[in-house]
Amino acid sequence: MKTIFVTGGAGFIGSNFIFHMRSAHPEYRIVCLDKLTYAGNISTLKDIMEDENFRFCRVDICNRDAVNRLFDEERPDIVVNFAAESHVDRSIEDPSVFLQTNIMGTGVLMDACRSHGNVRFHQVSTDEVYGDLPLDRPDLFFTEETPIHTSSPYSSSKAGADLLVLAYYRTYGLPVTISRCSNNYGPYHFPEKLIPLMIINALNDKPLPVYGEGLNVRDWLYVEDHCRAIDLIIHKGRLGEVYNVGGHNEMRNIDIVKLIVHALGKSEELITYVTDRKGHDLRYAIDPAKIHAELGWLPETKFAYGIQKTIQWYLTHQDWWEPIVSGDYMNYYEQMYGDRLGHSGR
Ligand code: NAD
Ligand code: TDX
Repeated sequence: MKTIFVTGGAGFIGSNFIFHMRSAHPEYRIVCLDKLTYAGNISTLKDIMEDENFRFCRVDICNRDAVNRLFDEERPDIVVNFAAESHVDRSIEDPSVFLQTNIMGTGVLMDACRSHGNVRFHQVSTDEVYGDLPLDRPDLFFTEETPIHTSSPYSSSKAGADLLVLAYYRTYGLPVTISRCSNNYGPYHFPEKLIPLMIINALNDKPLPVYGEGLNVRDWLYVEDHCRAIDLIIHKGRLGEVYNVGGHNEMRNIDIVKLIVHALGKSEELITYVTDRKGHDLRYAIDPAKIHAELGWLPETKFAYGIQKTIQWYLTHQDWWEPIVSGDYMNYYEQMYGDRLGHSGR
């Protein structure tokens, strides 16, 4: 049996990846390392918590001693690093924790990989490291050769981590890969991000804050398609390579918000235009030709279907997001697992 470390597995994409791995590769032992910041929600993992081939450890990836202890105990074969501060707006308010977790934390994990027999390491990065594309050049896309050119403290911290990962490959021969994906959507998406925020606010008849004129374009991918891409890369990807992941599904923010409003039978009067994000990237658009040609990856979920499925998920999982909106979820870990798990896992 192989052991995979999934960092940030109590967050949006990491938890979906754990569920994906559990069903696609039941032969793996999965160890989730998560600090449980405001964005981590242990209740997301409740159905897998008692599984004997799953272990949850509340660990900060910046804590070198705790990370090394866990490597000593579990001897992982693969590490997939989702752990990050991920919200652009928060990075504009206070960049420091982004530098700490996203860059330093990645370095700590890779050092542990090196000192434990050159463990295979995959870095989950983002298309935001390429900066943005103009709105009037629909012919332009991000390829893996597009220069790094970041706009926000968040994207800069992710780019810094990417460069460190490639440096560990070249300098130390650490077996690494990097994926750079476009915007994800789907279940367990934290409600500070556009799609879940708009769904939940609309359900509660609250204003829907659209930045600027809502004309910025994002390239949306259903989260399970991203998880399948990472699964392919960690098993078949070429070491030292970057793979872009995206489904050619560009949408303007305002069109997404209107779609959600109509799907929920609400009024467009809820839409409220607010001051734009500082340094707001105009357009992201991924060229996924490399991962398609090399690994045969293609997105499976069409946006028209995926967004309805996502809206339906939020309608039927109020028990997941209501404690987040009220803040109660922050106490859930201590209530449910405090005695059983402690702070370093079971
Ligand atoms: P998220 O904010 O939902 O989850 C992040 C998780 O990391 C949380 O569970 C949090 O508790 C954990 N975490 C944060 N700091 C930690 C630390 N110091 N130690 C251990 N755990 C820590 O993020 P997400 O949207 O699931 O994104 C996951 C990864 O994918 C990130 O690296 C992000 O940059 C990348 N990414 C996200 C998107 C997207 O659309 N959401 C797109 C491309 C890439
Ligand atoms: O209230 C809002 N109103 C609004 O107009 C919010 C939260 C967002 N927006 C706009 C800003 C963006 O143009 O919607 C777009 C999407 O915003 P976010 O959901 O914050 O995502 P984005 O900034 O595009 O970044 C996301 O995709 C790339 C993830 O948060 C990153 O972690 C990932 O790397």
